[in-house]
Amino acid sequence: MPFSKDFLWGGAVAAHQLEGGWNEDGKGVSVADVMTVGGYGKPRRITRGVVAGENYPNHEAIDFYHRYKKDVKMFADMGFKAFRTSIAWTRIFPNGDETQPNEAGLKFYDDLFDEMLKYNIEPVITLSHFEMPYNLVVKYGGWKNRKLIDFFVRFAKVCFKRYQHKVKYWMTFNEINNQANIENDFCGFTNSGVVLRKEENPLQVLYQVSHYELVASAKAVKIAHEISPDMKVGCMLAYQPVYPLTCNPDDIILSVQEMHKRNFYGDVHVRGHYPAYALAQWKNKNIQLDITKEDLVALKEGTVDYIGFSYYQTAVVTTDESKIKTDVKEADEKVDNPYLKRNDWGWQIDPVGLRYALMVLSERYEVPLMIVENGIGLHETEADEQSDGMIHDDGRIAYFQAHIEQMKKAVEEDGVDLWGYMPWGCIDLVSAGTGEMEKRYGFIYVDKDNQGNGTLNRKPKKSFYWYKKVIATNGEDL
Ligand code: P53
Repeated sequence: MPFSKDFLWGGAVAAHQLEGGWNEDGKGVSVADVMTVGGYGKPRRITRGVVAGENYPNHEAIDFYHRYKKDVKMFADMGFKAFRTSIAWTRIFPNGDETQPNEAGLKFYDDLFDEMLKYNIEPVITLSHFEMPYNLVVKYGGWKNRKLIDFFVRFAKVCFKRYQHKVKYWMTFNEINNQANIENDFCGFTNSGVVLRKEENPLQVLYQVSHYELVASAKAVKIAHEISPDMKVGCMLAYQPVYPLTCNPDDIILSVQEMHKRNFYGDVHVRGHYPAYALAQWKNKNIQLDITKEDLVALKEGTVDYIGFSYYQTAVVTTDESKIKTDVKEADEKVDNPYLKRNDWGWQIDPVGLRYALMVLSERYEVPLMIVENGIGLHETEADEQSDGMIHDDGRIAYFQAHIEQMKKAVEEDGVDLWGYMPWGCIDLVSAGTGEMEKRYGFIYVDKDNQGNGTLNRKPKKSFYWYKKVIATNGEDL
């Protein structure tokens, strides 16, 4: 049996993608609240504040804020041992720069965690998952401003203190490395509230905001350990391995350089100092950063306890220009892997890549790992229901079977220390990238479409019963 009896089988979501209640009980406006609905190839727009008449899918999302008790019960029915969600920063500090937290917001998460613990579901909590207070963007320029470190640390400290007896597993910033994709405005905005001015150098801004976040994260880790040594604090990386298309040595070097962009964050979070390739790049590109001696000490003192990561797909790079698609915007869609297929949103499906990710992360860092997102977005409607009243999402089941198979190999044959597996969007929710409801990941169907119509009723899909069996047999029966 590859998995220990306390392996954390569960599911994952993020506050802004399912809660709704965007302006209830004192909640402030977050960056997610000013993003419109988009679609595949149609970016979400970022508006100046909340504008009347726009469709903001996160405002209501799937109304988890009012329905969480029934939803948590369904997770318990599936046998979840863990549930990953995030705390909306704006429920606790509506504007981000207050000195006192909002009690109504704190109370909501107390109730939610109690509900989970009632069923022995372990909360796995991200502090900032694409949802910083919009006020911090308008007033301070987001993470371009050093003041954000103190605002975040205050928020983190309040959460650690308040929930120390309920939450053992924490992560600081969701997919902190997503913003390395500087070609896409969405990434800088959702990660760090960055709106680039024309005269700004995108790389300079990227590394400055990343530095402030890495320092803030390290300070939070240290504080958590002081409050309670039982709390484990991890980082959270979007881990998308980049393969060389061929064994041409130039392709190999290019793939390693591409991986630097992704590894940069984990390297600092885990090792507590900047890697040599980053220092060289800053020097060569004349990037000057505000980094103090105290910051460097903080980075050293606040290394993470584990790595949480998302895994969806792999990408390919090559120096052979004839193989690079020029009409495609997304970097990870420019070169096709001839061995793999893509889903309707162009995401390349690669189960073996999950084993590869586990091997590489485990060898590079030698810390425990937790898969806190994995899954496939599919188009499904109630019209797909079979006579048994269920959507037969066989494509999703096949995706998970193949991925869990590889995860087993990584644990059994490669000796990877893996704490848990939490598939993304265990209940249908709003897509982060496109804002669609119809990019569905769930074991549970939610009746709502991209325009916001629907009853919001919940219904198990076929995969619900399949995953329940997987958990009940601790991954033996796939
Ligand atoms: P969606 C890519 C693009 C945007 C967000 O994504 C992403 C990724 C994957 O690396 O991040 C995570 O909803 C994220 C979740 C998100 C999930 O992937 O665009 O942590 O918030 O929903 C899936 O299909």
